[in-house]
Amino acid sequence: FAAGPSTKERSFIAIKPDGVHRGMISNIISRFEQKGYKLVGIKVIVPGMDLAKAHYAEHEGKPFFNKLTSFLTSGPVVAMVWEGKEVIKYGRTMIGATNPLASAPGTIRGDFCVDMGRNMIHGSDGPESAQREIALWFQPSEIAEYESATQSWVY
Ligand code: 3AN
Repeated sequence: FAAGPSTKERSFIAIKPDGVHRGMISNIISRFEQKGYKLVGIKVIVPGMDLAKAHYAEHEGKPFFNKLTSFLTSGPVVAMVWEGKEVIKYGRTMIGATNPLASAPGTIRGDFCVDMGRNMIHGSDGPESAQREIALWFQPSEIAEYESATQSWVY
């Protein structure tokens, strides 16, 4: 079971204000938990503009950048770190495509979202962005190191 990709891989997953307002926190956490991933960091914050701009730095200068950052700062965000084998890539599969109307049913955006600017959830798109985003949103002391109390293959 232990062979292959690291079981310690981490992804930054955030429920955006639309997801919190719509009461989707537990639904989203359930999906990751039931898949078998391990929650190692979580907090609710209303991010400031500096954090929002740093988070979306790759989109700076694009026409939707201001709308994107002002929406993220408009309300509560549930910032999380999830751990487990291929959680970055598979987390994106569970989230669905950037455009919710192109997202398959069964994905979070496919099941619950319509608009591009209200797509409820963010997930890191690669190992470098995961590392960068986790460091941006969390202090190292806010991330819990623990082994599953049951089996090594339960992350
Ligand atoms: P994803 O959230 O699927 O990783 P990114 O990182 O490319 O997508 O974009 C971040 C966010 O920016 C998206 N969730 C979406 O809300 C918004 N966005 C991306 N591309 C566009 C676009 N072409 N028009 C409007 N909003 C966009």
